[in-house]
Amino acid sequence: MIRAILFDLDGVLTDTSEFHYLGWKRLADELGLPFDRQKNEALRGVSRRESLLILLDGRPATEQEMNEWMERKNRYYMEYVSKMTPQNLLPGALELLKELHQAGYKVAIVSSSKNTPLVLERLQIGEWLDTVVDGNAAARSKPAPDLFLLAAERLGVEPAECLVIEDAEAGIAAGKAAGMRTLGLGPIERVSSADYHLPDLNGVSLQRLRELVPDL
Ligand code: G16
Ligand code: MG
Repeated sequence: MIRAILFDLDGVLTDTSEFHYLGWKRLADELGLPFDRQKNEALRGVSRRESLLILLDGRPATEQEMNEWMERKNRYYMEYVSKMTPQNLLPGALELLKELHQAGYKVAIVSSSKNTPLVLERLQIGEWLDTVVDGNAAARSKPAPDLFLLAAERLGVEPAECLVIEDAEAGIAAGKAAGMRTLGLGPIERVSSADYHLPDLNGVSLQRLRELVPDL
């Protein structure tokens, strides 16, 4: 029986994945590194440091340089986030959060992002959430299961009672490694190993989820 729904943030509830791309693109251009939307696919859902390592693609860098570059990308990213409003919630997201909350499900955000508190402040969805686990909460980020397991523990539910909703393969892998069921959103090639699949949350009601996921 599913008792908790664990939502990824970037790419599931809001469109910040585009802001991450633009931030990395700006840094890559400044450093003369090749980077485009296709390469960006590998950065979805993984941590800031892992993203930089993928971007560098073996190019040597000191710890100090890496820290400076991560901070610089994060400044660019925060410029976009500071302009966000609740209008940046993706279609269907708010309606589904409310419906799940009102139906008595536990609802959590589980994100790799260390900027999660800032993004949630802009989106103003705190009243519909039971807990938030972000990239500040555990040493190992997605695709490790740690963030999802911590969310289940905080909610007082078993992993098998959780449904993970994710837009990235790293997040689906993390949910599966945690022993949870997974719903992938977006192009199938991004979430091919998910148990269930939908294009996005637009028009997705609790009833629609129940048609898709047994025991919900
Ligand atoms: C998000 C994004 C990733 C980003 C990561 C870390 O994860 O999808 O692209 O690299 O957060 O973000 P930050 O630099 O803000 O700590 P999720 O799990 O919300 O999809
Ligand atoms: Mg995501």
